[in-house]
Amino acid sequence: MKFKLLLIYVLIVLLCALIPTLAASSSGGKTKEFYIKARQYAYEPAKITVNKGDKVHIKLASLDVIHGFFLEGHDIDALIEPGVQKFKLRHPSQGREFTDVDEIVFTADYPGKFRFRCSHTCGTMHPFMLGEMIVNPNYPFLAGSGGAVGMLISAIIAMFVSGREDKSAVTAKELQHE
Ligand SMILES: [Cu+2]
Repeated sequence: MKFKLLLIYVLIVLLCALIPTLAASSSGGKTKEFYIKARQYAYEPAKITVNKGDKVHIKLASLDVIHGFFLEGHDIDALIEPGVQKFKLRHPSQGREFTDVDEIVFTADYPGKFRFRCSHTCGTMHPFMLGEMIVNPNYPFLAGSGGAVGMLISAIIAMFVSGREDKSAVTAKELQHE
């Protein structure tokens, strides 16, 4: 009986850990939009956070002089002019030419921390104009919470089953006495 209980327990925990994984792979991430303003010598916001698989949209604007926006590990380099709604974008691996765009769009494929920095000399503190994008691996968290839910459900079932066993044991004893 104890082995059977353990088996049920393990099965439920596994099942609950599996459900979010399947859900995450089928949903394919969310759309995350950011509007980053550049000025001497910072980005606002300086930190953006997304989950792996999210589709990231970034709009850029400059509040003073011409700034750049180079995003590490994503082949993205932009040139942001003040007073203009569009900005210029290039993919360094594909050439030096810039194209006018309204936004940068890409999918966050790799979890990790990616820095972005100004790639156009904008003044004395230019080298310190930095920011970062955090890409969280969404799977371990969901699997963890799924497993926790599974453990809770199993614990409740185990309590319920053992409670019944106790009662039947008592009844058997009582019957022996009679
Ligand atoms: Cu700058």
